[in-house]
Parts: sequence; structure tokens; C-alpha cells
Amino acid sequence: MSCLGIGNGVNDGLGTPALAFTPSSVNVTKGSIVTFVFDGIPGNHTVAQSAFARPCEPLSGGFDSGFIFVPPTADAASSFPTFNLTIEDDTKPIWFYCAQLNPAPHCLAGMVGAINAPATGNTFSSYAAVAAAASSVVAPVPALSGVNAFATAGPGPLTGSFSGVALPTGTPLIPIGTASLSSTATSSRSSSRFVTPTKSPRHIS
Ligand SMILES: [Cu+2]
Repeated sequence: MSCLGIGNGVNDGLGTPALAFTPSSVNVTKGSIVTFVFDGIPGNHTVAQSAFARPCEPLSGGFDSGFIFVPPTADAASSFPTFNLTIEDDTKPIWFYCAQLNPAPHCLAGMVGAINAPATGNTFSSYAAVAAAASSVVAPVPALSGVNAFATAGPGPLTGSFSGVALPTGTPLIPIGTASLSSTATSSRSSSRFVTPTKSPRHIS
């Protein structure tokens, strides 16, 4: 099993640095379970599968954890929510990113990761470089099944102060599939594809 911390490095028992998955690249064998730990305090992150060439957008048929909110008041000794991915094919790289946009797009800030990335060619560092230059970040719809990996349950436990939210806290409503970093993303709220955040806006990185 591999364990990846997700967070911003404050009071974080795993030492997860700001806006990163730690470690950000792992190699595991078929059948392995990769456990993502939402351990950053505070934090509101996602684990979403993407394609190498489009690091900050959901991969068709990819997995997505949804946003998991860890409040500033969380205890570092908490049982943080985890998201467990079973790897179905260890010959294919699995790329993933965080779709949080607040206070800056995490995907462009380095919150990307890889499972079984090649050592040459499409390497993890190449993926991260493409992400850093992305022109848009798109939040997927949460999904358990992915491409070459799957989860059997959403992130949990979502008890106490932990919760799953439909959109990043503090982020303006954005049309799913058309979010753009260069727009204010607030021009229209009439579309049925908008999702209302379940928490009041706040500034969480
Ligand atoms: Cu994030």
C-alpha cells in the first residue's frame, strides 16, 4: 500500500507541504491500494484523474474524490478522511490533480500527482510542467470508477468536522466543464449545471 498526504502543511502529521500530494509520484504493482489522506489543516482538496496532456481537467471515465473539507479547527491527531484507489493496471500511468481554485488554482501550483509514471518520456515532472502552464482548471463530478484504477467508496470517514462539498469553499460558482482561470466565472448562474456550494465562502488553501 502507498499512502499520499493531501494538504497544506499546517499541523500536518505527515509533513505534507503546501498545495501538494506527498509523495507526488509513486510506483505500485497491480492490485495495490493507494491511500490518499486528506490531512492538511485547513484544506479543501480533491483527487481527480486527468490525462497527461490536460492535467487540470477531468479524464473521461476518470475517478474523482470530490472536495473534502478539513477545517482549521481539526486536530492533527484526527482520523483524517481517506480515499482508497485500487490499481488495476500497473503498466499504464495514472495522473491526478486537485481541482481547488482558492486562493489560487492548486493544479497550477503543483498539486498534481502520478501513479506509475514512466521514468522517461511522459514523466511526472513533465506532467507537472504541463499543469503549471494550464489555462483552465475543471472540477469533475465525483466518481468511484476510473481508468485503470477504482475506489469502492468515497472519501471517509466524513464525521465530526470533516465534510464533502460540491465545490471548493470560497470559489465563485463556475459552470462545470467551462471553468477558466482567465474569466471571473460569475457571469451566468442560470445553467442547470451550476452547483451550489454547501458551505459559506471562506478562504481556505
Ligand atoms: Cu488542493
